[in-house]
Amino acid sequence: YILKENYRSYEYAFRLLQRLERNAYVKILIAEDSEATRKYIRTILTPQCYQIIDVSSGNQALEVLKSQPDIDLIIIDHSMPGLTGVDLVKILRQKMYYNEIVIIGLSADVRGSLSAMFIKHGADDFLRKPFYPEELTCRIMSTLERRDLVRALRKAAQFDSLTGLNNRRNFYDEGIKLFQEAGRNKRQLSVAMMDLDFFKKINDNFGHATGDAVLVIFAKALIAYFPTALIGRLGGEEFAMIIDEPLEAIIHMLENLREHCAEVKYALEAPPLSFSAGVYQNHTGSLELFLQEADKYLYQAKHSGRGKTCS
Ligand code: GH3
Ligand code: MG
Ligand code: MG
Ligand code: MG
Ligand code: MG
Repeated sequence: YILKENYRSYEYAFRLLQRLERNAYVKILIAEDSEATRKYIRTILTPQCYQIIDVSSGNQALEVLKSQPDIDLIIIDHSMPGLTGVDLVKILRQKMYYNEIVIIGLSADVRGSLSAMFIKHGADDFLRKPFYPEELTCRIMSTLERRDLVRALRKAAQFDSLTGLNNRRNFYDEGIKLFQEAGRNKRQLSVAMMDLDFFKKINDNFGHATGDAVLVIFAKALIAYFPTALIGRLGGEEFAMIIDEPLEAIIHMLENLREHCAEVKYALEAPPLSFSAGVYQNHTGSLELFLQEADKYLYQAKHSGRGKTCS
């Protein structure tokens, strides 16, 4: 294939190989009732190394998506027996879990309104039949690139880049949902806030990089000890979690975590890593209130000797 492309340089060939390697992980579903068109698309995409599945109706497409939710992109013809292409787009975009699938509409219809319908209901792009092979591959590449960019931006906006924990914003967004759900189901939640003790000294004595490493170690330990909690880094060396467990169990696990932290060797001749925590549990109240109350207990822990939990 590369030879056929008449490559201009090794660099070009190398980039092409890289692209083909990436493509090999991309799953494309074709929903198109015309066998000739399905074959035509396969002929274009197979040398590009994409994984291809094709079906001849919208309902079959939905079946395939149910069993293979990791499909990246779907090419949808409009006129098909049963569901039309636009119907299928509507169904896909109504279901949250298909939000990230890339959709390219397809039709031989000469009315411009059809491409508008596709896009209005959530397709990412549209192609009118007949099309040149390059038109298809360019649109596939550009829509996938856009999806990857949106994914990366979303991740950067939601998660703390150092620890991978929810950042403050996402912790609040997800936390509010947990509180609403708990209110409906009459479940009693707890909020715990943890702050590392004398963390500034770790930075001062062992360097900022060691401080960073300690934050990562602590975040990982939190996840390991509280696998069911929503955990966030609120800022600096301050962490919070929302958890649906009995208060005694939470306090007990925080003690286990404390023992674990004390054993962590993060630097030569480093003092034991310690943290203070405040926990608040109640059957009513907003996330905001829970955080305020947990913070009061944290303050109490700090000012009564550190290395302890108040609740
Ligand atoms: P206390 O026991 O009262 O909590 O004392 P502390 O030293 O832990 O608290 P303080 O608020 O005085 O200092 C927190 C320090 O955390 C100051 C800041 O430079 C450092 N810090 C905040 N974010 C980061 C980070 O991402 N990486 C590193 N290495 N340090 C950070
Ligand atoms: Mg058709
Ligand atoms: Mg601190
Ligand atoms: Mg502070
Ligand atoms: Mg602090």
